[in-house]
Amino acid sequence: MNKFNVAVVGATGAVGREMVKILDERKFPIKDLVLLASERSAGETINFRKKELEVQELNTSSFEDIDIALFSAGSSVSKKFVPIAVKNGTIVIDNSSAFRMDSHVPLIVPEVNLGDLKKHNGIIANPNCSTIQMVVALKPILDEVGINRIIVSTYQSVSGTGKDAIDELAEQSSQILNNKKPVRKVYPHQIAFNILPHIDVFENNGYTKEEMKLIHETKKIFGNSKIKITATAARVPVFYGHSESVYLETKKQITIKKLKNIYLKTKGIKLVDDIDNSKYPLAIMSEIYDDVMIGRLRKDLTEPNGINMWIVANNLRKGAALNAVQIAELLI
Ligand code: NAP
Ligand code: 3JM
Repeated sequence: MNKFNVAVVGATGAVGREMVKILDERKFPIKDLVLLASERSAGETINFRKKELEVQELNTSSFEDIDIALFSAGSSVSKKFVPIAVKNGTIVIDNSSAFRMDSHVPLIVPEVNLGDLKKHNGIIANPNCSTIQMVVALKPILDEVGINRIIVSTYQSVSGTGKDAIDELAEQSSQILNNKKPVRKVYPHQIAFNILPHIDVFENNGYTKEEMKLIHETKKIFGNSKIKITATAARVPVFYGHSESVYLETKKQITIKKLKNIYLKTKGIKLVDDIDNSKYPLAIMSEIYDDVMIGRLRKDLTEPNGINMWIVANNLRKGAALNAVQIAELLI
């Protein structure tokens, strides 16, 4: 089997570290793995396949021998370095929002729109974490009965913001429990014991950029600009796992029983829906399962074509690193 030179850009971050782990777990055929980050962490080491690999500072010659680069160092790093990598012949899977809405860049969730992958010109974009889990959960419904409208509210964990936010929740929780004043650095307000209805920056229409990513990316992945979507994104004091409450209106009616049967047969989805035994998807379960978990499935009480559900997934794995590695596997 061919082996590839792979680079992880942002290897020391919350997503990057998960990428390195997943490349190992899934036995990706790697010749050399190059770990790249900023000058801040150059020289640090990360364990990969029983070897300590030294992190290198990202620069314009980082991609000279690289076949595939997985980027997760933020959108400004991607805007600057992805074109350099592509010019070099490297295929890039970009986790940032920098190129997601570019019409020449496929935005891929393998379970949903694998067919778009072949249109790539060197860059493949990985969607936002909240988009990925929602489209995986809704694709079987879209295929079976069509969807007219989606109303989604997210409950997103702090790991979605990165390593500094994980530290901030831990530190603030400890400060508050020890009667100290919580120190705030990453978020505009205290996150411990709180909920912030604010993720990424506000846009002129009153929505946040995170909410608009969910709206635009879902339409692009489903190849359907007509679906009506509205979103509210909130940050909750949870370390790992994003949860979503989704209300949707289908084109044709479908029974919950039929939908459950479809979900039971769908790869990548785990149905966790046994209310008599208090079983439903929990954020902490996403630390164990890679599947997108669905529960609390019920018919809406007011709208015959309305369905409500609760969706949970690991934002660092299926929401980012795992989806990116799955794309890389399909490419090779
Ligand atoms: P993080 O924990 O803060 O890590 C950021 C990483 O980027 C670190 O490795 C950091 O290196 C590196 N970095 C920052 N500035 C850099 C620069 N100028 N040059 C080279 N490397 C630089 O953040 P994260 O949660 O891993 O997220 C990273 C990015 O991935 C996000 O900004 C976002 O664009 C993307 N993301 C995507 C998804 C998704 O696809 N669904 C989900 C979450 C995040 P140092 O250690 O040197 O600082
Ligand atoms: C998730 O400006 C930035 O670099 C924001 C970074 C970021 C993004 C993004 O926009 O790329 C942090 C967390 C995302 C994302 O997945 O959209």
